[in-house]
Amino acid sequence: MTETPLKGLIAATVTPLDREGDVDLDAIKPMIDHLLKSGVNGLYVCGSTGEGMSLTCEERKQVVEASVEATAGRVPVIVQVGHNSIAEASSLAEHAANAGANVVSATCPSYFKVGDTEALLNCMGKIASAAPQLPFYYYHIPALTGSQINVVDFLEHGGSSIPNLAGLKYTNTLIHEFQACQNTQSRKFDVVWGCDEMLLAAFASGAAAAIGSTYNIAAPLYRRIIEAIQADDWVTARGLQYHSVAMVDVMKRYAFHGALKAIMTMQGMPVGGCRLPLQDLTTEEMDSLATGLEQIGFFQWCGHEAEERS
Ligand code: MN9
Repeated sequence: MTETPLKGLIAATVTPLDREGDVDLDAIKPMIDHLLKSGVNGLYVCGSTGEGMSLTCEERKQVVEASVEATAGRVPVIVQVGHNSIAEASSLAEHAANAGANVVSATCPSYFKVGDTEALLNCMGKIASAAPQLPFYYYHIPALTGSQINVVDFLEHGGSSIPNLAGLKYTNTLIHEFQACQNTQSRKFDVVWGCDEMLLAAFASGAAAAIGSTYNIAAPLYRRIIEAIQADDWVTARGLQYHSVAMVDVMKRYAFHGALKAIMTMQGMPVGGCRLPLQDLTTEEMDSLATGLEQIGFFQWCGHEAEERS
């Protein structure tokens, strides 16, 4: 199943780790079952949220295989294969296709910065051609890659030079640029939004899908936002979106990934801690995170069953 354009809420899945810090493959299926029950429409595996860059290539392949198997075709699985070595990224793309993934996505290299559109086209063209049968989405996340890229220019040229280029995961906050990406001359691209706390603004400017970390913990809230937009009920949509803003504000008081994994564990998805260089929360921080979330009413409106908290 290869469903593009992508639709709805796509959870950027975390990579569960055990007490020793090894990848906990057995925790993937229960996590995915829980996410699908909460209403997510797709999974984005080994991205920033999944700490893909901190895993070995062998671990990335195991996570992809376990995720595809656990999903069993219920929703599209998008695999993030970005790597500083284009050869490794290409081999991960080929592996993802053979493992049964539906879509391949990649960041650009980030140690040496990508300087211009042509360099980016060359990098992405090579990776996309390693899985030519699958749609390819460039993962635009300049805050983490540090590359100053004209993303609209990339799409205009990529339309002719990368046959399977289907779109972008746009993780930036420039709504006008996001809209320009949706209105390219070369071809119509599927431009997927990547900043959860601005989902309402993105959908107002034409988004139909979003990939993000907090869809792991509050998909039902975001579904209500999308329903309110569809019903032209902007007052309700704004109120619900503000819950997301408040949630992200509380999470950002702590190491963000550690906080996300701690919340998932509270919600009945035991996913362990993070890989270095990311930090886990201390027990005191977990307690104060839970208190902070309670104060904003998170456990009432996130939409996950309260009794699942441990
Ligand atoms: O790409 C995520 N961005 C990063 C998606 O990891 C930098 C988002 O889902 C954010 O975690 C979220 C909270 O700021 O919007």
